[in-house]
Amino acid sequence: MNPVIPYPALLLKGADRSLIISDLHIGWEASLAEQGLHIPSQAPKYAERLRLIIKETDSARLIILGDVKHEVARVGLREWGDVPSFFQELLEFVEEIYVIPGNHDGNLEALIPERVKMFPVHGLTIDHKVGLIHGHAWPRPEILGCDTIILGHLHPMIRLLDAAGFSTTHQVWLRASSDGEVLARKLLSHLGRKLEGDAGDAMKRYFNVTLSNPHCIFIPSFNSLLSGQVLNRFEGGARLGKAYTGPLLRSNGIQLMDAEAYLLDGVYLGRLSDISMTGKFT
Ligand SMILES: [Mn+2]
Repeated sequence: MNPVIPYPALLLKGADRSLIISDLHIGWEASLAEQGLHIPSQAPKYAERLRLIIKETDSARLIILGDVKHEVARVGLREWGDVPSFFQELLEFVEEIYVIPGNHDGNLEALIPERVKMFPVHGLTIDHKVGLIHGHAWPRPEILGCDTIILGHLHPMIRLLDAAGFSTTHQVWLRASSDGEVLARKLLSHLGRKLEGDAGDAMKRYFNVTLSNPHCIFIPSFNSLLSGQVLNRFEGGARLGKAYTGPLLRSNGIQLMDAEAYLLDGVYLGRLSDISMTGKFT
């Protein structure tokens, strides 16, 4: 499993080479019109970028980890046209497309061609090793038995500020460790399962899942114009917008502040908790 530098895309090697991306937010540009910004849809540009990446990585499958479109519950006027033509274009150069819906994907079924496979919001696992989920909903229990969980939803960014007050904001990859026991406890209680003894035994008994302490990888959004969450907003630690975290992060079972942050070009920045806006990057 490797990030495809310098793109916000991950290549999952194996029998079927899958390219994983997240958070396209098709329709975002249209929503900016209210602020006086009139930008044409960037969807054709993203399709072209994906064509190049898929060719370069020889991927047989594209997996989109949610937030294909931008309007949360309804389908925006431009989305009716932009989303179907985006998928039609992709299907010309990739054999299979999987979509795991995000919180912005209300009514997405109406817009995607039949050949695109939609999965439940609870995500899916590949070879029992990699769990895939957008991040706004609880995962299916099997995901807690994986070595790695790949998530979107956060749109992670860091902001660097220099002594003159100039700043830059960069999209980042995050790699965090987790405590499977904590995650499983919260999941079991969410599912209304009685917990006697440790959560690992209960996961085995109820779901035949061998609990793991998965590494969690948060993918930067594929839409490069999109806004994101600056995770080093305050010195000494970040503060997440509550609505934009999801149950896994809210369970406190993922050590997000200790996550390793990488720029899209692969440069390692350090751990999130060590990157302050006015710290070592000034
Ligand atoms: Mn999103």
